Amino acid sequence: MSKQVSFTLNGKSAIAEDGETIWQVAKRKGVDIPHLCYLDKPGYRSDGNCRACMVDIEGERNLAASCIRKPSEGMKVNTATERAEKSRKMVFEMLAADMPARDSGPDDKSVFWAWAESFGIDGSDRLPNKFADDLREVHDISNPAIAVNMDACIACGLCVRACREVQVNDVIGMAQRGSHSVPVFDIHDPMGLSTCVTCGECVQACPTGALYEKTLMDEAGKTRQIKEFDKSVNSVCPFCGVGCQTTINVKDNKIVQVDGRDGPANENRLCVKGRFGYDYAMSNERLTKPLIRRDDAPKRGDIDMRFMKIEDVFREATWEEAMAKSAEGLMAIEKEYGGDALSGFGSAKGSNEEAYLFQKLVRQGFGTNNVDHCTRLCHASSVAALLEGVGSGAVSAPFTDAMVSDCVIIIGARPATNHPVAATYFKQAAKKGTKIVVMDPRQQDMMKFAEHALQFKPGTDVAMLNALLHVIVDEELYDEQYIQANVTGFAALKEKVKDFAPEDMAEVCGIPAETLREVARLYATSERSIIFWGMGISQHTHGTDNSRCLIAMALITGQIGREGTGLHPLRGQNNVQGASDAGLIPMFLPDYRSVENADIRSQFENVWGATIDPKRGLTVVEIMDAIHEDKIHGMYIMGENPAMSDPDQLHARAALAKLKHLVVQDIFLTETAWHADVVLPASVHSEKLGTFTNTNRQIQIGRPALDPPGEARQDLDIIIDLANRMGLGWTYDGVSDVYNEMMLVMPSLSNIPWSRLIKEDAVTYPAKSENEPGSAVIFEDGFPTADGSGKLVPADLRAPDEVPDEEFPMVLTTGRLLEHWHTGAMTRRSDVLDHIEPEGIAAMNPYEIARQGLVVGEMVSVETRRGAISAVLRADREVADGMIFIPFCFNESPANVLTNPQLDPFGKIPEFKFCAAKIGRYEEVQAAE
Ligand SMILES: Nc1nc2c(c(=O)[nH]1)N[C@H]1C(S)=C(S)[C@@H](COP(=O)(O)OP(=O)(O)OC[C@H]3O[C@@H](n4cnc5c(=O)[nH]c(N)nc54)[C@H](O)[C@@H]3O)O[C@H]1N2
Ligand SMILES: Nc1nc2c(c(=O)[nH]1)N[C@H]1C(S)=C(S)[C@@H](COP(=O)(O)OP(=O)(O)OC[C@H]3O[C@@H](n4cnc5c(=O)[nH]c(N)nc54)[C@H](O)[C@@H]3O)O[C@H]1N2
Ligand SMILES: [Mo]
Repeated sequence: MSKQVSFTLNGKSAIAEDGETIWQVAKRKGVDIPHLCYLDKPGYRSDGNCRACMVDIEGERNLAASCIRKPSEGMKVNTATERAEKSRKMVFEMLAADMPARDSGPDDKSVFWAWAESFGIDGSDRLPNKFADDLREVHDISNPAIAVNMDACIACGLCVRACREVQVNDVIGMAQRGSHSVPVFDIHDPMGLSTCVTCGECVQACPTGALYEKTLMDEAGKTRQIKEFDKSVNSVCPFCGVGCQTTINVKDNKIVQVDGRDGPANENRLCVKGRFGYDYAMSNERLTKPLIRRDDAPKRGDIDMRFMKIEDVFREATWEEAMAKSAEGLMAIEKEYGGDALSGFGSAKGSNEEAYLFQKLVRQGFGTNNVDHCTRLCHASSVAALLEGVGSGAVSAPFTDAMVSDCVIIIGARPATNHPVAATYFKQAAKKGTKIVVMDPRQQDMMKFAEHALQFKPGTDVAMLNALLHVIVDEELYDEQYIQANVTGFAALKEKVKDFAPEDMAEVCGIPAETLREVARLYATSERSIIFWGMGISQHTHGTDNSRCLIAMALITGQIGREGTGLHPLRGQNNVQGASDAGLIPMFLPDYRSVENADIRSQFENVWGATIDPKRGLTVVEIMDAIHEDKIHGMYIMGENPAMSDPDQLHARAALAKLKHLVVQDIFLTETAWHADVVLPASVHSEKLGTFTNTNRQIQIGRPALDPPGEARQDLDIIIDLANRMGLGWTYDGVSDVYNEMMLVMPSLSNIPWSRLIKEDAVTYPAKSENEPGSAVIFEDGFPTADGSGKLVPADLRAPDEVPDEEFPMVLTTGRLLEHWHTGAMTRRSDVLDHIEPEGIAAMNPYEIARQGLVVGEMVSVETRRGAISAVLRADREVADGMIFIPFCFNESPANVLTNPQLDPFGKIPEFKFCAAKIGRYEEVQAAE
C-alpha cells in the first residue's frame, strides 16, 4: 500500500499519495500554482530551481518550491499568502527583465508570458537586462528546424532534462555558473553542428521559446510570426511502427507545427521525422490530377524521369477517364488470362480500412490471392517463424515493457535511428539498471548503453544464437517446468545445439566464447528478459532460422507470457501490423486465416458474397518473377514503391515495364509510377481518417488535418470506386462502416468497436471486454497453436547466399538513415530532413577507406553481380572492416540496383543485408569501361 500523508492546503485538509509533491496535490485540488522549470509531463522530474512555484509553509522562515517539496504529516501549506504571491511575481519580473520584450522575443505566447500576464507583468522598466552588455552570441539558427535565442533563456534546465533524461540523447548540458549558467550543445557547439538529432523534445519543453520551431517564426528565426492556429488535430505519426500520438497544428490548410501527445507508445515524445518531417504532405510535387500514359511514351525499365518532363510521358486526365481506364485494363486481362494474371501491392502506410478493402478487391474483384505488401521485404521471415512456433505473428509484449525488464536483448535492430522513440525507453531502462545486450555487426548508439555489445560477423546469427542455446542447455539454465507445460520439441533442439559449443562458434561469429556464455546466463537467469529484433535478423536467406533461434531462447527459458518478457519484432511501417492483420498477405485472409482452408474461405464468402480462390497467391518478389515469366500481366499498386524497395532493381523495374497494365495510386510520381499506365493521385496520412496499428498491437485513430490538394482523392474512395467499376457493388457509408465489416470477420477486433477507438484514441488488441484495457502481454497461458504449446524448431548453419570472392571482395549491407524513410518518396520532399541528409552515400570504416586508397567525400562506384551505382563516400566508424553500408533512400544512388533477390525459403524475404560487392573510384571505373 502506498503511504498517505495528511496535511492542510489553503485551510482545507488534503491527502498526498506516496511521493506526491505539494504542487501535484494542489493541481489535483484545482489550485493553480505557476511553474516554469517544472513540466507536468511523464518523464520529467522536478528540479526546483526557478522559484516560480513558491508557497508558504506555516512555521517555516523561507518559502518552499512546491514542485519539489513533499508535504509532511500535519504540514500547513498556503499557496496564496501575500508573501508567496509577491515572491512569485518578483520572480517573473526579474526573468522578464532579462528577456527580449514580449513582442520581439521568440514566442509571445510561451508558457512564461502566459503566467507573467496573469500577474500583470509584461516586462520590467526598473530592473537591468543581464544581456545588455553581454558579448556572447545568443542567436543560433544553425539547426535546420530549431531556432535558438538564448536571450530568452531562463536557465530552468528543462531542455537539459528533455535531452538527457527523457530522450536520453545527452547533447544539451549546462555551462557556466550562477546567473551566467546557460544550456550548451555538446562542448558549446552551434546546435546544427552538434550531435543533436533534432528530436525537438527540448523545444516542446522550453517554457520561453528560447528553443523554438523555425516554421512558426520570421525568416531570421527571432520572433514568432504565426500566432494562431486554425485548428489542432489529434492524430498519429505517419512514419514508423512506434505509433507516436501527435497534435497537428494547421494554419491556412498547411501544417505549421506538430507536437507529441501523451499516447501509450510515446508519452509526448517524437523524433525528427514525426516532429519536423510532416511537410512532404504539402510538397508542390504532390500529385493533384490523374495521369494517363501517353501513347507515344513506351514503357522502359531503365527510364529515369528525374531529368524528364512529366508531360512527355503522361497527360492529365479526368477522374472519370482515369478510373474507367484503370478498371477496363484490369478486367481485360482477367478476361483474357484469368484472375491469376493480376496482382496487387497494398500499403502499410495506409489505414487498416484501406488495407482491408484493398485485399478484398483483389480477392473478390481480381479473383486471385496475388496480394502482398512490404511486410514481405520486412518481417516476413520473423512472422513465418512466429506463426510456426507460437501461433501468432504479433509481438508478445509492448516495447515499453523494457522498462520493467531485467535483461533486454536488441539484435539486428537499430532503434535509435529506426524506432527512435522506442529507443528512449530502452535507454531509460539501461539508466535504471536494466542490462542491455546489443548484437549487431555494425556498431550503433544503443551499444553505449549496453552491458554487452556484440559486434559479430554479419550473417552468422544462427551460429551465435545456437551457441547461446547450447550454453542454456549445457549449463541447465532452462526452465524445465515451463517446457513440460508449454513447449514441444525440446529433445530435438537439445540434440541440435550440442554441436554449437561457444568455444567452437567463437571463430565463426567472432565473439569470444566467454562472452557468449555470459550473455546466455544473463538472459536465461534474469527474472525478466525480453528480445527485440529487426531487419538484421529477418532480411536474410536464413531469416526464418534466425528467428527460430530467438523463439527457442524465449521458450526454453520461459521468458515469455509475463510482463517484461517476450518476443518483440519491432514492426517497421506505421501500419504494417495492421495491414498484415487485415489480410494484405497472399496466403492469409484477415487475421492470418489460411486461404487454403475451405471452412475459413466460406466464412468470408458468406460475408463478401463471392467465391475466393482456394490457392495461395504469389509474394512480392515472386510477383516480379511471374511478370518476367509472362504469368502476370496487370497490377494495382497503392502506396508502395517497389521500383526502389525491391531487391535487384533493374530486374524489378524491367518487370514493371513489361506489365500490360499498371495502375499506381500514390501521392507522388514515384519511380514505380514512372512505369504506370494510369496514376491516381491519393491522399496522405494527414488528410485521412482511419485506424492504424502499431508494433505494440495498439490500434489508434489517425484524423484528417488537411484537405487533399487539387483533385487528389481519398485512398479509400478510390479503392471503392475501382471495385464498383469492376462490378462489385460495394456500398460503404464511410470509414467506420468498413471498420464494422472488419469486426465481423476479424475476431482480433472483438470488444473494440469504432466508438471505443474514437473515445479512447488507442486500444490494444486482443481485448477481453469493452470496458477493460486490451491485453498488453499475451501467451500468459500457452499459445494459440493447434495443441496449445510453443513449438521448437532447431536451425542449422547456412551461409548467406552470396559470399565475397576475389572479384567481389566486400560485403554490402543496406538499411536506413534516421532522417529518411525507405525509398525517400516522402522524406526527400521534406525540407528539414533532406537538408540534413541531402545526397546518396556509401559508408565505410575510415581504416578500410584508407586501405583501399579511397578518399572520403569523393564519388565512388559500388558494383555487384546485379549492377553498379555511384555514391559519395562517407567515413563511418560504425561500419565493420570489409563492409560497405548503403541506405536505400536515394534515387541517385539506388542501393537496390545492387542487392541480391535470393529468397528465404519460408518467409520469401530477400537477402537485403548481405551480398558480395566491390568498390572503386567512380572516375577510374568509368574510364575503364
Ligand atoms: N529512419 C527510418 N526509420 C525507419 C525506417 C526508415 O526507412 N527510416 N523504416 C521502418 C521499417 S519499415 C522498418 S522494417 C524498420 C527497420 O528497422 P531495423 O530493423 O533497425 O532496420 P535496419 O537498420 O535495416 O537493420 C537493423 C540492423 O541490422 C544489422 N544487421 C546487418 N546484418 C546483420 C546480420 O547479419 N545479423 C544481425 N543480427 N544484424 C545485422 C544492421 O547493422 C542494422 O543495425 O525501421 C522502421 N523505421
Ligand atoms: N536494400 C534494401 N531494401 C529494402 C529494405 C532494406 O533494408 N534494404 N527494407 C525493406 C523494408 S523493411 C520495407 S518495409 C520496404 C518498404 O518499401 P516501400 O513500402 O515500397 O517504401 P516506402 O518508401 O515506404 O513506400 C511508400 C509509398 O507510399 C506512398 N505513400 C505514402 N503515404 C501514402 C498514402 O497515404 N497513400 C498512398 N496512396 N500512398 C502513400 C509514398 O509516396 C511511397 O511511394 O523496403 C524494403 N526494401
Ligand atoms: Mo519494413
